[in-house]
Amino acid sequence: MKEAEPQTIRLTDYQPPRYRTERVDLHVDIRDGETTVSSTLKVRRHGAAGSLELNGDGLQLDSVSVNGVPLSSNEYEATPDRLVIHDAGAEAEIRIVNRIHPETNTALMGLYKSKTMYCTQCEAEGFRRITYYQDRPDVLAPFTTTIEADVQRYPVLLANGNRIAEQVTNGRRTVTWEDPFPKPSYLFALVAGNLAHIEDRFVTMTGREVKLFIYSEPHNIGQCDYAMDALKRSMRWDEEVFGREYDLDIFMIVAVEDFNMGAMENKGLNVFNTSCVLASPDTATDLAYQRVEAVVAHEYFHNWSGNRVTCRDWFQLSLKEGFTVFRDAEFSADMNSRTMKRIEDVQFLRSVQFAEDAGPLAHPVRPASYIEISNFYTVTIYEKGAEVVRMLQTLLGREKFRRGSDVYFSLHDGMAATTDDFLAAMQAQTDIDLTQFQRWYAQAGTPVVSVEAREDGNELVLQFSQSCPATPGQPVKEAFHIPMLMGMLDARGNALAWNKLILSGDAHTEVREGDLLVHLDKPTHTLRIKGAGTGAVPSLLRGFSSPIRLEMARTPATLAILAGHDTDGFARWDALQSLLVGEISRLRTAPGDIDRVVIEVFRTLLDQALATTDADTRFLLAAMLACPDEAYLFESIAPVQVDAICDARDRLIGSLGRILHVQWKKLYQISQTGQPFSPAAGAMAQRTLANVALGYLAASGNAAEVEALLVGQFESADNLTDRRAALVEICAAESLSAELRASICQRFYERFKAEALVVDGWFSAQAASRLTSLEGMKALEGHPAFDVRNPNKVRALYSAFAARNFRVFHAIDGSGYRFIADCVLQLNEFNPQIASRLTTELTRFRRYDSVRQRLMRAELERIAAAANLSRDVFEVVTKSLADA
Ligand code: HT7
Ligand code: ZN
Repeated sequence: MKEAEPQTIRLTDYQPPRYRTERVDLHVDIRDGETTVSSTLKVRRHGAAGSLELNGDGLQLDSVSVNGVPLSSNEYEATPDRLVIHDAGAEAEIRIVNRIHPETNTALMGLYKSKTMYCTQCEAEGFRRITYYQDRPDVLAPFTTTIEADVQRYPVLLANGNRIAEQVTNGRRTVTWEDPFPKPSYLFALVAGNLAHIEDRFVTMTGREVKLFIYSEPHNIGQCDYAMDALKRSMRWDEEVFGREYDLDIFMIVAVEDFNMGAMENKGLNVFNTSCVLASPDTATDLAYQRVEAVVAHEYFHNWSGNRVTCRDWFQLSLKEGFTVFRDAEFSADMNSRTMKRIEDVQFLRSVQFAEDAGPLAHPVRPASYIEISNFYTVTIYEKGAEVVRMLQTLLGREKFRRGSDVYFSLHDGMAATTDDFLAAMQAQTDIDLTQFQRWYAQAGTPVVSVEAREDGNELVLQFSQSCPATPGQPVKEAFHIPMLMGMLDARGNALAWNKLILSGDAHTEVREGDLLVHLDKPTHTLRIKGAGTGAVPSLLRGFSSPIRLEMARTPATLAILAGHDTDGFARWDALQSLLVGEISRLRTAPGDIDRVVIEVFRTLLDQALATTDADTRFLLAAMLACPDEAYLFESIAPVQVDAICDARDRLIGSLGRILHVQWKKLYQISQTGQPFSPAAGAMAQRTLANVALGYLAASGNAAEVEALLVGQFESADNLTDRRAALVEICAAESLSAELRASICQRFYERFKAEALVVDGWFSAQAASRLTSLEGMKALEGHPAFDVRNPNKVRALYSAFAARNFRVFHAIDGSGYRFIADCVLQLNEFNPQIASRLTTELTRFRRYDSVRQRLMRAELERIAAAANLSRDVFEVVTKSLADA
């Protein structure tokens, strides 16, 4: 908790550590109510003489000795948050004994108790809550960890590395683990519990056998098989695509219920939120299956991009996170539908990261300063960071990019690196000068590329100009190097080949896998295209080749050509998005019918959906037929008039539902195969399409029809995807009686109350429904299954409400804002990270009308004025208000 004004940490202040740590030996003695940690550190000085400074956080020191001699009080200085040894000499063995209290650790950082088990979370600065240490990522050491605990209650004792010894004496089990790979303290982990497990094996590319384990509380172990399958596929994929082989003899995953984020890549011992491990047809939606697959892969891939090569300091966080998100996205694309994966990622980036980049907390992919590093696990570091890596792949081409990755891993193996090191490895593979490209790491904000097209005789002339809005601390931006991939269609939508067209102008261009790569690296560029014919249509930003906002005046008819005919699936979807955003924007103020062009595009797409059985095409059509969500509309239509945008969106869905009712019904029916559940892509695509149809039918049928449809699907579903889709529609269906909605909710709860994750989905379906009022939220908050100490429950109820129940959260009397601010203040007392994340929607106040702005600001000011504000919450609220 904050005492003095929190300090700002700056990249420019980076200094290497004075002491290296050559070995760490830990002994962790777990007893009820108190755990004793004994740590032996071998350190060696490699800078000028001076003190050895160790971080702590809330620790109780018992003793400290150097080379076997206890220190007297004038030889060191100790507080719960710091231990300074004034002179440890050129090399020393330091022994520290301290005590901690995991049972009362509600922040879920360091060693804490989740249900019946002990577990750790050390990234970014949790290790200092376990023992005094140089808790920074550029101090790497091999660790040996011995855990001691009651054999009956904690028979399973795990830590990083390979198990080297085990014994039981006087009812206490002691297990020793040795991790030979030097690692920073943030990758340390231990787990103690009465756990069940499944096991498997993997033979690596050089023939070594690796034992694989997944641990969970016994009642969840039946839901771990899909994660194990995903793990084996990830291991093989990383060998085949990136040439990366696993190194230890054992790889373990442990599923825990109370966890602040999705999962953690601790060396050899990944700790996972149960939401990212457990999957079974009855308890996980298709989205949950995909998330399990992606997160298992992500954490596994960190073994190289993060663990073997780690970050020099936390400003380099995107070095491991951006690269690893890129790697997991490529894996998911290879496992499922590449186009669909790209569409999902771009949807998320545009609605969440673009909002961050446009708000008061905008920061570069490599930030220059922070107060609390936990606040910087952001969509900018992760998702925009991944886009930056993707742009490098686009610029270099796949082959050279892979070579760059190999060079990066081999040059920096066992070391702590920077984003500059990564770029240097890539630069060594290409003649393209990447100097200007570095600005993607240093400048915040989403660049805008405006394109003007005109016909000049027999040439199509494209005028590109780029700009980037000011962000906090960065009023003026230099031009970015923007890779723009494009295609050309003739006036009827036929693809044109670039080698048949004649190009001129001042932009550097090259043809890549059939697309034109245009290097936009100056404020303006002109591209002249001869030979495309009158009315030719450029297809811009194919595959979303750079994370920019594209601005171009295009008629509905032009967008319809792209949506209907472009050979690039992403570009088809994107064109339709633009058409629908334009239409919703128009409907906000225009009474009357929806545009015929929109209806005809939908009619054609529905016909295509009815005719195809191909999984990729079905995924694409499902994505195209789904209306843009409110979060994206709020990002695209300025100023945000909450009710007008929501009304216009509802009107569009209702009209399309009514006008094309027969086709929606057919689509719904043919998607009901009667086949048993399968998580394979084909079956998922079919369910996705059916549930898109369900949404339109629910919005447009008469009351009896809607009831029969939704209750029918709710009752007959053999999987959670279909059952939950019905539940979501039921929760939001005004045509159903309140009694019916309540009774279905109750039945759902009764059936699944033993499954915590399904209950989370039940909370969020209700919290996100416009029919759930503030009173409804308070009733849910008082429900016996709600637990404010469990981050998954907080996200399911409060975050779902703030991020998706637009009409109630944004109620014009400010009651929704007050409710969330109260929750933030409550959470601030025991879990600052979760509290800080819950402020996100309030910090976006500048995009709303003046009344809402004032109300949201008032709540942020109320939070800012609270006593005992954590560093986490302090940073986000003060930065949001400062920029107003
Ligand atoms: N690298 C992991 C980060 C993480 C984390 C950070 C702060 C607080 C709790 C946390 N749990 C996990 C997750 C990842 O990106 O793989
Ligand atoms: Zn990660």
